[in-house]
Amino acid sequence: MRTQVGIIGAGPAGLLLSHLLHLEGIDSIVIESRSREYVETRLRAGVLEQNSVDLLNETGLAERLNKIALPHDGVQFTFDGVMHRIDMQALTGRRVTVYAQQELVKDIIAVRLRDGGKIMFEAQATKLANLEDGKPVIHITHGGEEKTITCDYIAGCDGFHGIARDAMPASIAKGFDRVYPFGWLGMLIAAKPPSEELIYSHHPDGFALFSMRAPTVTRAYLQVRPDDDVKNWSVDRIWSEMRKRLGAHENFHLNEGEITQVAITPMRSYVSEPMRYGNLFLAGDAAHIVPPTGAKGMNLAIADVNVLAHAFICAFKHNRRDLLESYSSTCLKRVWRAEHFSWWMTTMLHTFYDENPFDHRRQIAELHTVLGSRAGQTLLAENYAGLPLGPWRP
Ligand code: FAS
Ligand code: PHB
Repeated sequence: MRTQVGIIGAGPAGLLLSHLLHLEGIDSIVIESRSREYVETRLRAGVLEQNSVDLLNETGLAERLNKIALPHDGVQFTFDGVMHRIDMQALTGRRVTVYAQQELVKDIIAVRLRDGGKIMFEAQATKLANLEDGKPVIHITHGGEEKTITCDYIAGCDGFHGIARDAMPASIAKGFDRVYPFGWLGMLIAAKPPSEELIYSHHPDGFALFSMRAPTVTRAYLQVRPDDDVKNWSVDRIWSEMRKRLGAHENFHLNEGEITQVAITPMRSYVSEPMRYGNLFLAGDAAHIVPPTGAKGMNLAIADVNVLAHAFICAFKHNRRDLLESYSSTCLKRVWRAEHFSWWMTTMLHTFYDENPFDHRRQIAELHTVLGSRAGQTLLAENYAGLPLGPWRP
């Protein structure tokens, strides 16, 4: 097979890139090892930055989003039994939107297939070749057969556990890593969330997050020890911990309902530099991981392909190579800002099991500093709502 851009991975990064290239008449093939049904039902992120929604609207991908997504002007924080609201809209003129990642994936797949896009599901990329010069080749296993895709460029959008990052020579790729001493016990609850906006809770017994997927569906997370097991969490224990960590508030109540999809996610920060090697370009989780506290994962993937699409379009249509050359450094500026914000939110809001009492008091003081001042709230709001994106095409 032959195409202009071979894209590995049908997550938000790979699918959006394929769509943006299509809008400018550039051909691509998306290779995805899982089934369509799997990627369209996999529970992941849920918060879109303003700029992500703007890009989806600008490129014709927001029809269903505009009907069912939940825009939020504000976000809530509670610590020491007091609720604090940050009005992002008032402070920055920007907001966030709650829309499940799998719904976005479903939307982009539908539009790609409507437009004749090529997505090969249950096709595993096994090896990459010719990355330095000439036409790079993706070796895949599909339908029990070995096949190859020759292209001009490869976009490695295959997530943290994909093959693309490992195709970079060890002498070139450098990893920056931090693993956090806790994880998140995530779950879906068939009940109205305690607030119409997200609630981030700092509590001595551990962090909690009350998010949602619909006005009647809560998406909640509890901080747990990194080696904990779902089996240790009975329904009663989950309810008592959530009630305790939310605290008693006049306007916010925990509504009970059936709990489903309980899973523990480890927490880490990771960046691989550079994000390009020859004709291989990494985007999204293939190049960087953030702890979900800052809700940046999916948005960084979207921001990367916004830059990558611009670079490919200028290369194919205007024979410009400058944006290909600067792709990695351009993305890494935003990636490290998001890494810092996600680390900051994580260290400010979680309880470190080995902390000494000084750290606890300092955390409370930091929460007062940030949430108690307009400057602090604005800094958090600007980063949470997301920094503006550049153009995705010339
Ligand atoms: P993705 O991982 O979404 O997509 C990569 C795709 O490549 C996958 O479909 C995979 O099957 C495919 N692939 C891998 N290897 C392949 C191969 N060799 N051949 C072919 N295909 C291959 N972010 C938040 O903000 N909030 C959250 O609550 C949150 N929860 C998360 C929970 C989990 C378990 C994980 C892993 C991530 C979570 N994230 C969350 C972060 C998440 O949203 C990611 O940032 C986002 O999925 C990144 O998108 P992509 O880079 O497109 O990678
Ligand atoms: C979610 O809704 O899944 C979500 C929201 C905010 C986060 C992380 C996850 O910081």
